Amino acid sequence: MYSQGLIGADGKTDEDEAFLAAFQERIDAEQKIEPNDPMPEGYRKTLIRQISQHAHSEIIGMQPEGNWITRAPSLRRKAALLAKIQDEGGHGLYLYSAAETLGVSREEMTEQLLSGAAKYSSIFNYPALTWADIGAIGWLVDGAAIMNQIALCRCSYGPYARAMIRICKEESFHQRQGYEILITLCNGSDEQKEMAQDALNRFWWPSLMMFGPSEGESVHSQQSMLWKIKRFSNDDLRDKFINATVPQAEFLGLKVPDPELKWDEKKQGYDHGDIDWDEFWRVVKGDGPCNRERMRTRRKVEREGAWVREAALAYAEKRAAREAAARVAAE
Ligand code: BYC
Repeated sequence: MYSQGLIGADGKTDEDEAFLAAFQERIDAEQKIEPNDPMPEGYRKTLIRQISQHAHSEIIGMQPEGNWITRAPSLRRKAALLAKIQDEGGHGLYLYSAAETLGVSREEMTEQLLSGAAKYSSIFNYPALTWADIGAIGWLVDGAAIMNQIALCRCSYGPYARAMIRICKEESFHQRQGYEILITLCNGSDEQKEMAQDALNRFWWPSLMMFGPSEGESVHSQQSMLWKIKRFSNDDLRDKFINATVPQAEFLGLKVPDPELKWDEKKQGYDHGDIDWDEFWRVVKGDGPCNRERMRTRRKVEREGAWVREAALAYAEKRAAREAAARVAAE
């Protein structure tokens, strides 16, 4: 990507420096970067890492909810849950397509997921034990996802930003369906309300962890913010999420499981207790409650779906050959 010129102490040539400065100017002027535009290798790699991990999260994220399709309490709930999970599969596909515009293939990304080289969101390594967990996933997990993703609609890379606009619209339907499940449970019997409280107790802290490590530990944030891939720090988005979500918990009559949570009048936001970062890193590194099960299921699905991919490819090749022959015959 860089051209040759005088090499400085940092290993970059004058022309490299000029290229990086011109690229940064485009970013600062809020111009969208498109697939065929020249871009620094680090920018391309950061996007491939983030977009592919985002896609993997959507695909793995179908599993905890998928386990509840056959146990949804009514036909209406089942139809809404099915539609939500199907949307998540769709989000994974838009995101894989956005990453492919950066020169990585779908097969490579899948391989990275299956080998454990690529991450997916920590949250999906927690089990969905009760029906209230399906409500909590919609309310908290999709709520956290929206808070993070609204900012990504303004990402400097065009295909990612555009994919996020549609994804965010669908995520807000998901968040509503989750919250509505919890409204129903919280207005139901004592046992149902207890079930909702238990789901909040188990999903609150893992949802806060979704935003990623705090300032000093977030290795990519500074550069990603300079390149306007990320618009806010992990901590800022986490705070915004807490401020938006605590009143929603109060409306449900549920208690957020953080004894240190308190409103700070001066900053017009909540202070919260410490996040258990040891737990976060344990889960990210593969030792959460469901990591092994999630990967086992994903590998099985990949194996069992191989014949479908082969058949689709064979059909596409045959059709392309037939169309090419018809074009030749018509000439
Ligand atoms: N889980 O330097 P940092 C959904 C990793 S799906 C696992 O701050 P960055 C939904 C991070 O990757 C929601 N790993 O990184 C689907 C990095 O490791 P690598 C998914 C995490 O990228 C179904 C290291 O920690 N959303 O909505 O600047 C049902 C250092 O972190 C996590 C997205 O993916 C984590 N929570 O910031 C319902 C949004 N956090 O890569 C809902 C797009 C951090 O160097 N992604 N790590 O090996 C992002 O916005 C950013 O990638 C993050 C992290 C904020 C997540």
